[in-house]
Amino acid sequence: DSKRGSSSRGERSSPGSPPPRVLSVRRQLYDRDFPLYKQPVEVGHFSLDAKRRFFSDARQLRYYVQPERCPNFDLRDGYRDRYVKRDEAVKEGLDHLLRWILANRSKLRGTPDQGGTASPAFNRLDVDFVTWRGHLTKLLTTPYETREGWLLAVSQLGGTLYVSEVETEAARQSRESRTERHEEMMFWGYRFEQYCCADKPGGRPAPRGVVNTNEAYCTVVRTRLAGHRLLFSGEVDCRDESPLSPPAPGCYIELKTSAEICTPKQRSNFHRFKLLKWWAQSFLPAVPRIVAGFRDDNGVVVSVETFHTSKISQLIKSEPNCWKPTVCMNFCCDFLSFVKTVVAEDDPRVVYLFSWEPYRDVTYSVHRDSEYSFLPDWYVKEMTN
Ligand code: 0WD
Ligand code: CA
Repeated sequence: DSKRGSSSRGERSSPGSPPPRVLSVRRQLYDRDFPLYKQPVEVGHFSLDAKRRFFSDARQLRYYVQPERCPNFDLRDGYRDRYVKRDEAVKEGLDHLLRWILANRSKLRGTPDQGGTASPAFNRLDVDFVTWRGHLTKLLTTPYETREGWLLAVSQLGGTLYVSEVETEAARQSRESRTERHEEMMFWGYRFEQYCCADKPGGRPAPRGVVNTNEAYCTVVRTRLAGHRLLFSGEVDCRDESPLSPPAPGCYIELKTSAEICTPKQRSNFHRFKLLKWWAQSFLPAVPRIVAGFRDDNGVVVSVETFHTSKISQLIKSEPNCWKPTVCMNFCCDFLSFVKTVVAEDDPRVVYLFSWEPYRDVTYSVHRDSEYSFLPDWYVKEMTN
């Protein structure tokens, strides 16, 4: 039954029984024991330079320089004259990650304890899913999301399921109608990074430099969520350079900005909504620390606080009706099982488009040779010869 992928996929429905058509997002269904989530291991990294060119190395990795507790950083500085913004209309799909996979295929062959099949062909990856970390973050937060839906395209190639986001119509409209204020506030996060990072170990930040959002350093990690072997990549802001810091991903630091908290209502919203997103994003690749710059309405950082990813779920427990990590992880796990039961064809020209809107079930549709196909010919060719 090789066409249907490896037999280790217990979730696969037999040809006789039709797969379920929808997946519920109701929180109660996912409030059970925390699923197995293996310690994520960094298997590689890559960089995108100022022109968005791919390099299979760490040239864009930056080094954390701890700011003062009340640094008074001006995040507005440089928005007009020292900002090069990535073209968001260019949809890159999984391309950079696929490039990394081709350059590092030898690292992705099966070992027995990773649940690899007995004798994988050379060009089969011993993972079930390949995706961006950001797509998994969206899945983790789905049971609590009330505003934005998502579209995830899935294609199967050589037994591996590739998951790539498709911009929703609503997301495209809000992207194209952002206010000038919103555009500027998007810059603030990158400007904060510039105040806290040096390009070289032992270096100093260059707050007079240019912010270029084409530049990125991404880690590639592998892990397992219950029966799902995952390979994903996520952008990493910087690392702790001290010799005492653990190896990657334990040395990585996520940088964030957020509005300063002045009222109990603001604190509650921060716990219920923002910390959920921050936790989900950093928990997935096991990034242990999040350094937050709290800024006022004029974009001045008035305080800096470190959050330990592993302590966030404790921090929010006093909040009534708050989110639960176990609901997030179990939903993600069940969604991946759902994908495995739905995806039947091993053909990069076939896309299973999973769709979700707040207060609805997850549904899907199937598209052959459509605008949704996303695995590039150069990748398919290399993986199938
Ligand atoms: O084209 C697309 N639809 C996407 C491309 C969607 C999501 C990601 N990407 C690519 C980009 O190449 C980017 O370099 O993935 C990379 C980042 O992937 P990720 O780590 O999986 O994404 P996520 O966790 O959502 O975001 C991490 C950081 C963000 O930092 P904050 O602190 O704001 O969460 O990556 C940046 C952003 O700085 N980022 C992006 N950079 C370029 N293009 C994008 C994007 N679309 N989304 C987030
Ligand atoms: Ca960040």
